Amino acid sequence: MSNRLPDNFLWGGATAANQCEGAYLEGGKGLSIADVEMGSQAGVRREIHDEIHPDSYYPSHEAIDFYHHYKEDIRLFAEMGFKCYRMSIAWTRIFPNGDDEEPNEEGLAFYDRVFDELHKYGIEPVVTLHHYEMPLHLVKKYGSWRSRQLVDFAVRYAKAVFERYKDKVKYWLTFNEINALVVSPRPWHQAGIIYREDENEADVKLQAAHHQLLASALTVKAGHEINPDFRIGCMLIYHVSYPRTCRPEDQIISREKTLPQFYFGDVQVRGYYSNVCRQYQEMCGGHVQMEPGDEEILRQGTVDFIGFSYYFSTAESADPTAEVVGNVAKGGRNPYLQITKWGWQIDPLGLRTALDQLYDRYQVPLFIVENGMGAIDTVEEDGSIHDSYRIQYLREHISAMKDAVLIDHVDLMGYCPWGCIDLVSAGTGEMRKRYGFIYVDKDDEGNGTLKRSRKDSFYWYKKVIASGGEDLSD
Ligand code: BGP
Repeated sequence: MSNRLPDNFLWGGATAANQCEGAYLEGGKGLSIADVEMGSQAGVRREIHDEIHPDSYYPSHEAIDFYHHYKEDIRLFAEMGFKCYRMSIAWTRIFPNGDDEEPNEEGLAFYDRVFDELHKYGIEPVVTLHHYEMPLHLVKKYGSWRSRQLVDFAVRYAKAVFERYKDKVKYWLTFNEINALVVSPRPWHQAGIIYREDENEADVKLQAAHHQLLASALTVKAGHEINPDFRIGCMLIYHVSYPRTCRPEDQIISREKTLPQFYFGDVQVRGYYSNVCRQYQEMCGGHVQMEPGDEEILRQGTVDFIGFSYYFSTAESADPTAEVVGNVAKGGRNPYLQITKWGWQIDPLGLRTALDQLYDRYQVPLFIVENGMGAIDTVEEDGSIHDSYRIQYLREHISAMKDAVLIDHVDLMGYCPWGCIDLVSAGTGEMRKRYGFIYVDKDDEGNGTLKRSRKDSFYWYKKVIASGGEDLSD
């Protein structure tokens, strides 16, 4: 049996605009929800402001300044042999307020330059439309995704970029980690929502989710009309949840933990609210207000593939147990697994299980668009960075991924480890929580030269890609 993944497998890496671009007010860009979020220490909630406080530090404002370094960064991706690069478009570069009538030409032109640069090296862009970024104006004026008007604004944005880039981008993702909206107690990143005391949280989250699901379906439909060759996917946080023991109650609990992800997967892939969705709505105690025609919209806008992030698994028990907490999801501690410095459980085989579960259930192609481990890197005196822990993490996950493809026959389009170049952490706003193959000289207070350098993992991943995943050795 071949130990190599197919030649058309999309090896690459992933980033998001608000975590890497910087230039937060350049080129006509409007303020986004990420631009009013401060940095913080691990485990502490990031403070969110209504507007910019001049004396506070906001990590997104400069981030790693990809806006001005994109040529250099893409050259490094090409050197590693990337076949694709997952990035996001900042909605606020295209429609600075979100409800503008016409798109901002300077913003559109910026992404033209980025896509042209990628194509120069034969790198396929994989573009997320909504990655933890939206116009702050839409939050202030309309209450964010609570309002159905957001659907129209989001579809206008999608159509503008689809028309503009129809010959430059083939692979699209609608909402990053759409299920974060219902899992997170404060879905600011995902949806610009902080629950108010006077509202029923469950109603708000399910209605906001319905609006995003409608926007996603209308986006998929519009995309296919603009270019039938587009491949448009959803994007879920996929979190594997094991029963902690063979006690039957643990199985029931562990299934319940999976409902939020299938809530979205079922609508976006199958095109309707399934039994799982009804069960989840009842568990939350919330209600979805549907309008005539909504069911038809959902049916017509099913996705071509499932993109997902995989970081960790949890072990669920009917008895109270110790918890592990990620940036969005949390769950029970598994005694068989190690955790990262940020407390995320490391489970390579869980990635194989995630692939199996998703493919067995949906039978559509899958795309791993995020995976990785945040770690602190040390720069040696000679400038080298020996990140053997990152190599080990990725080696084990790639090996599990290969087993899912080569043994379990999962249809997998590609693999994009998260933060292929160091960037700002979504959860904490830190820089020291690094994922990259490429080091960026910048610290948590915003100091540093922004100089890029290659870590050991850079050379390792280059070899992995060149061998089609066959050579995972040091
Ligand atoms: C996912 C997000 C990413 C990314 C990643 C790592 O949930 O889609 O934007 O940041 O997690 O998380 P963190 O940055 O909190 O370490």
